Amino acid sequence: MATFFEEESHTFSEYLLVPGYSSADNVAANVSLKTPLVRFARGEEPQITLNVPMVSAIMQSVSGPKLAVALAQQGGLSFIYGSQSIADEAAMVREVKSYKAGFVVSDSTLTPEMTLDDVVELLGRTGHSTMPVTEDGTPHGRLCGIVTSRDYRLSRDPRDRRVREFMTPFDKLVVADDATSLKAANDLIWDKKLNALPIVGAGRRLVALVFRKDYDSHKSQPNELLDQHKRYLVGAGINTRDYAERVSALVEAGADVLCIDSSEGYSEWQRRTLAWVRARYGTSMRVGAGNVVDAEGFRFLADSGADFVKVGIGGGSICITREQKGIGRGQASALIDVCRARDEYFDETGTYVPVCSDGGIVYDYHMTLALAMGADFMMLGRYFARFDESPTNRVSVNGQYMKEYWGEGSARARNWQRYDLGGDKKSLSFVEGVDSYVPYAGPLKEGVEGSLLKVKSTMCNCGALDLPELREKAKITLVSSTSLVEGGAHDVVLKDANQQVSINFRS
Ligand code: RVP
Repeated sequence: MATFFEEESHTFSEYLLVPGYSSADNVAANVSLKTPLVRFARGEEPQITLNVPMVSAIMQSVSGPKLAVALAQQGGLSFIYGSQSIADEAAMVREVKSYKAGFVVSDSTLTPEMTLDDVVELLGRTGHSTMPVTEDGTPHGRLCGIVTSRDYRLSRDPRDRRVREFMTPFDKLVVADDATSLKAANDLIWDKKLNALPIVGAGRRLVALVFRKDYDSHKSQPNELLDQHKRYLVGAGINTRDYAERVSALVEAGADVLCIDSSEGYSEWQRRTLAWVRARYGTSMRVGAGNVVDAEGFRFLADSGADFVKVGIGGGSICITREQKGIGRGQASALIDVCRARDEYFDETGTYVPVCSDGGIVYDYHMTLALAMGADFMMLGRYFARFDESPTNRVSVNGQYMKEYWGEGSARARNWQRYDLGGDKKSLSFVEGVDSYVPYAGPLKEGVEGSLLKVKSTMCNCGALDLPELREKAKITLVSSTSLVEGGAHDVVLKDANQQVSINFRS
């Protein structure tokens, strides 16, 4: 006979935290959000610790190099998406590992033969008003000039005017060579009264830009997540098919940690992949696995050597797996069950295998709930897709800026490795994800700081100064559907009908 779970499965919105005693020490500034990323033995330190409990989803529309750098600067970690060629994924990892603070790789695609129309389109898409012009329109092509908003007047200039006619040409630019330090670049910016300084390599190849406006922002990043060579940490997604080639390329590119990216992790294919990585790299390369939604799945992956286990099937904002296949479980119930299994496993074996809650975080308070329920860290897709640094276009929809966000199981991503169980035959014949927009939310730094301030302040309400203390002290209650209504603004007429919407889109 089938196994029946006794209880219904619940999700985050059905729970609330009941405050505990807060002492005078319970202030946000005293709260630490440090958390282990990979397995460790009792009494030992984990090989990798996150400074904030956030990782970005292994998705085309979320985790590119720019987002990886921005998130590592805040203390979290990105997993570069694996649904691309091995060479392209390794190049993205390399880009993060070779990132130099303050040196910005442009996302301009202008050539001298393009028009003012193209400039306007690029400005709308990226929001960046300083645009380098290269011979072939690539970020590292031969530099021909720079366009800024001072070079054209939209009310006067014809839209088909060529970029070469109004850009500041190379011979009028102040540039610096690629051996220039950040300090020297900033001195030059101040001495010559520049807004941006192009850094140029051999053959006039554009390397990066240094901006005056960034001067303050790269001075202090108290939480940044660095390796021993002061480079940002970065993870990468792998699959259960081409791991022999992919893992080697990613290790060589400098990836700090890997994660098997699959919608369903309780499989022989994951065990084989984990065993291969362990046999080849020992503990010098750490690899997470998933996704699972119950204790049995957790134990299987922990026994198979996973360095962390990801929880969640069907709860992602763009995910339609539950509708298509009827598999999954309410995210909160799955998380609670798996975290209990993690603690039992630790008691029995002395090995702690961190748990990642993946998908379904909508409000900032869902983060606090996930952490209180036991998650060591969270993986977020929709949340990060909204920021400037995600690798997708910003578009205007009905007068509001949006960012594109599509699922790995959508027809657009075509990531069939994630949805097939394994083996060498492709069998995906239906989609499990959608293509969508999410409201644009500005720079990642501001968004993450705002969300984590709320998390910290709720932790203070629970009397907790770190995540283990939160887990120990949290009092969590299920709420009825009627009290859910009570939780929002109710029985009043809002002066601005958009207020509620903007609160909803905060996180
Ligand atoms: P969310 O943060 O709710 O947007 O969810 C992101 C998660 O959704 C991912 O980390 C992944 O586990 C899952 N996902 C990604 N693509 C799809 C899909 O197309 N079904 N689901």
